[in-house]
Amino acid sequence: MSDLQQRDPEIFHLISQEEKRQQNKIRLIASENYVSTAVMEATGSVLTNKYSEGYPGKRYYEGQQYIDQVESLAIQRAKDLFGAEHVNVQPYSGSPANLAVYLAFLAPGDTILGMALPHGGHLTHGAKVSISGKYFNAESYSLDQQTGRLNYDTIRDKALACRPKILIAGHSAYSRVLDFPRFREIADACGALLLVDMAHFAGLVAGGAHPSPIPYADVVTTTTHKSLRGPRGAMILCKQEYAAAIDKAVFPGLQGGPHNNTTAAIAVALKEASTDAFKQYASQIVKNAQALAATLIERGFDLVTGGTDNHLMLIDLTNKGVTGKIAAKALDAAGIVLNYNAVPYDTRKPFDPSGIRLGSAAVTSRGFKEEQMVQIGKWIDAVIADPANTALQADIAAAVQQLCSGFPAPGLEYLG
Ligand code: DSN
Repeated sequence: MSDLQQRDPEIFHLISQEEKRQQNKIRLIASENYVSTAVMEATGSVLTNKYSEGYPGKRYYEGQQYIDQVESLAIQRAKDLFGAEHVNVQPYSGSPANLAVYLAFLAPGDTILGMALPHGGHLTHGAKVSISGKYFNAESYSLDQQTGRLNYDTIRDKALACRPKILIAGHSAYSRVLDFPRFREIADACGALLLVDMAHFAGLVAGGAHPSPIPYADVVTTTTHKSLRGPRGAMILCKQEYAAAIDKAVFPGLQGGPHNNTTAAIAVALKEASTDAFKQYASQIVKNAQALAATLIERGFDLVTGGTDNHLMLIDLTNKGVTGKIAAKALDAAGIVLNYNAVPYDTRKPFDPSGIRLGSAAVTSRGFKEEQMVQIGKWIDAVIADPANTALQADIAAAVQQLCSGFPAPGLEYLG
């Protein structure tokens, strides 16, 4: 019996149940993944016991002999992997990372310009319900209504009209590659700093399956737990000239002590992401997303932008006569987990929108290839064609579990 099982059987039981859920279901939430056992070991290590406000070589507490080395290794690995001049590995997650960038360069009321939340942007890119939209004058750009794609001429016009101090590129639900040279040109034309939030596709950048924003952006933020396959954390990568402003904004501007166990796990994930195996992983993520997209398009699904270049796709279910929420709940009952999502120009409310979002990073980590993605597409089609059919959902859930048993998930191999 483990110590946790003895001391807190309720939490032990819930964690065990979650382990089984992650092993037995097909996880298509585009922002999720499976970390390796090594990343999990670092996350659950004694480093959680240590305070270390400050940065390597300049701390406010003693006893940093090993913590400084851990953080320095994480920073060096991130610099090497992404070719960045300066890296801060302390932000607790993506939202604080973006806020730290705003704190470094903006005063309250300054203008920022980012992708509108209902069009695939992130809350912290200026959504009115977020601090980024309350404390700053947040302007947004939208997707083209005909193509579902970014229209760079329109973004340029908007940027020249509102003259943001920061232009933000990046998304949570856009299935196409971003044109970083074009964003750079627009930022230069309006005198803005260019911030790229690569949280969703950082793993693809690391593995060479997506262009890198590093040569073009002044500052890049990323979470570490999505396609990058690390622990729940974040990093800020920037040009050397912004290093002091960024570091000061993270600490003491926004945060106290960094989570050293997370920093160590980020270092481990970055080492894993610098291997040839990770390059193959990144390229397989895109192949898998494209195989799933093709299967769904063949069956009449309306994919925003008509397909995908990355790990995710957004589907407008209006032509199927099913709402995103009904579809997501029916699919969950069938063992296929994803999230309902607004689509561009959605006429429905965000809590009950018209679409669903799917991603391939987690299933690719467990070894799924195109063949399994085609099968998943067929199951999704069957469930959405008859979302009230609970018998069908139960049959598919059993088949899903059977399929998953042949692909043990990283970190959960012992469950088989
Ligand atoms: N909530 C994340 C996502 O699902 O995309 C973004 O932070």
